[in-house]
Amino acid sequence: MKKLLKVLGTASLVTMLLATPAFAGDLGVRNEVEPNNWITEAAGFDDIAVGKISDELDQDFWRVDIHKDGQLALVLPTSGTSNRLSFELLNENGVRLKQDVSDWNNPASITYQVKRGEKYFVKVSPIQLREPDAKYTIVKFYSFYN
Ligand SMILES: [Ca+2]
Repeated sequence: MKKLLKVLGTASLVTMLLATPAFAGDLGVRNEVEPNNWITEAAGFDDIAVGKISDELDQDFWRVDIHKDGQLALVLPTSGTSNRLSFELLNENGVRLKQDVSDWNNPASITYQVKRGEKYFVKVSPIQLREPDAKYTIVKFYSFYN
């Protein structure tokens, strides 16, 4: 899994996958709809979420509903920009469970043991925003125990 995350932790691979019509057709890609600045406004997504941080006060929340026990893995690939983005996993009450940072060189990735029926939120927020409105991508994987 770690190796997979490392391989997938590149913007170029994700960009390539999204540019491949056959592959992108099989993936659930969800584009953000503002407002999404609070957990109450968070939209769910299947495999890939695409959003952008438009200014230093912008933050984006996404919802993750868990349907089976297993391990959830979330990756925010390298941005390909000089932005530094905070990537957080929150529980259903909005309490932070894990955090990582994505920038030009480093993808952010979070793994977490999850159980059926749980709900989580993913928060993306700017640490350093030099390129407002640059797109980011979140990729979601599960490995289930069954
Ligand atoms: Ca937002």
